[in-house]
Amino acid sequence: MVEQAKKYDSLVIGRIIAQHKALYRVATEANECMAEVSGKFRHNAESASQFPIVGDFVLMDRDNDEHGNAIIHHVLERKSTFSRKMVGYEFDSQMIAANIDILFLCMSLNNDFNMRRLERYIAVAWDSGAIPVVVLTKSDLSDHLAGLLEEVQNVAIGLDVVITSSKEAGGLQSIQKYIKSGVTIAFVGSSGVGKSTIINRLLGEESIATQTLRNDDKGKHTTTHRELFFLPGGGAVIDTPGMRELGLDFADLSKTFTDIEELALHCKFKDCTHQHEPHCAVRKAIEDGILSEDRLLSYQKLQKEVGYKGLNSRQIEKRKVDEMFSGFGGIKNAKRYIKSKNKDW
Ligand SMILES: Nc1nc2c(ncn2[C@@H]2O[C@H](COP(=O)(O)OP(=O)(O)O)[C@@H](O)[C@H]2O)c(=O)[nH]1
Ligand SMILES: [Mg+2]
Ligand SMILES: [Zn+2]
Repeated sequence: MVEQAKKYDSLVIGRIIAQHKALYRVATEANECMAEVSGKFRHNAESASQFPIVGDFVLMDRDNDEHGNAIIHHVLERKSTFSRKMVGYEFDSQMIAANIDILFLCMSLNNDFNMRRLERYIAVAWDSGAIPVVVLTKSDLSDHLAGLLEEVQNVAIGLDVVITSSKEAGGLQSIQKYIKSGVTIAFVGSSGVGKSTIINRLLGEESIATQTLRNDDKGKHTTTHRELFFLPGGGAVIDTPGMRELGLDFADLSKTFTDIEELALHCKFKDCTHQHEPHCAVRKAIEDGILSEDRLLSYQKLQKEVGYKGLNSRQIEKRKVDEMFSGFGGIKNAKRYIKSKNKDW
């Protein structure tokens, strides 16, 4: 970050902690202020994804808004981005947050418990560049923890799975080890699973409104925007509003479904669809009770949704770039964009 910022000695570095339409709240070393992007920035931007989002490091002309909003001139290169597909737009994705180290995929152990949704979150999370951790919430409301945990572990291959309760003493111990200075953690998951409650507990204060409605995961949203909080002992967390629909945009299904992809290596036919083919290792695993039919269906559904079926990793990469820039001039602009991204700050 410092390297990137060096070229602009007169500018100050800040981090976007909240966004209100075109206005940003930015934390700087000593201050917090409102800021907006410069006219030049707006003019040069080639897509919505280049505008600052929560978690971004930016360079501004000053660190206060005493004489009007500070002006953002640059967004420093992101080390990770978490985005979701926008409903109704084929190729446009909505950036959720940037520069996240760890994604807490939150799911409650009571009403919200849903393996297929978890698979979806894991697939998107793997593609973000951040490390996903499954955080099971409200353990105090579940009386068959062991069974549920095992179910989750079967789906969350290679991921840490932790259990929390905000209602019990010591109920957040399992997540403490992830919280470190310099580490940013974003909380994602359906509305009502207890994300804001955990963050409040970590902050040691009631900074965010939580839901006071029935405990059925169906209360109204109270977190209406993303916001980054710096924790008293170091580290930062990002609260996000609930996402009922997480459209798949770029997802890494290989990492999410390694079990199925490994089994598929043993199918007789390379292009086996695991439906009616003879000597299908995947179907055999289902018959033997090693793999659930639901998980295979989920895998196939997500593959279809992402549209990567049958593509190798290079083709997928190309497709991502094409899709990303399809809205404004295709591959030519993509190359220009990539060049400008590699610019030595
Ligand atoms: N029993 C129980 N209730 C919880 C727990 N965590 C949160 N809640 C309740 O669940 C509701 C939703 O919590 P909230 O933090 O607003 O969820 P968010 O939408 O994910 O931010 C509130 O009524 C909380 O009091 C928990 O660990 N156990
Ligand atoms: Mg909330
Ligand atoms: Zn097969």
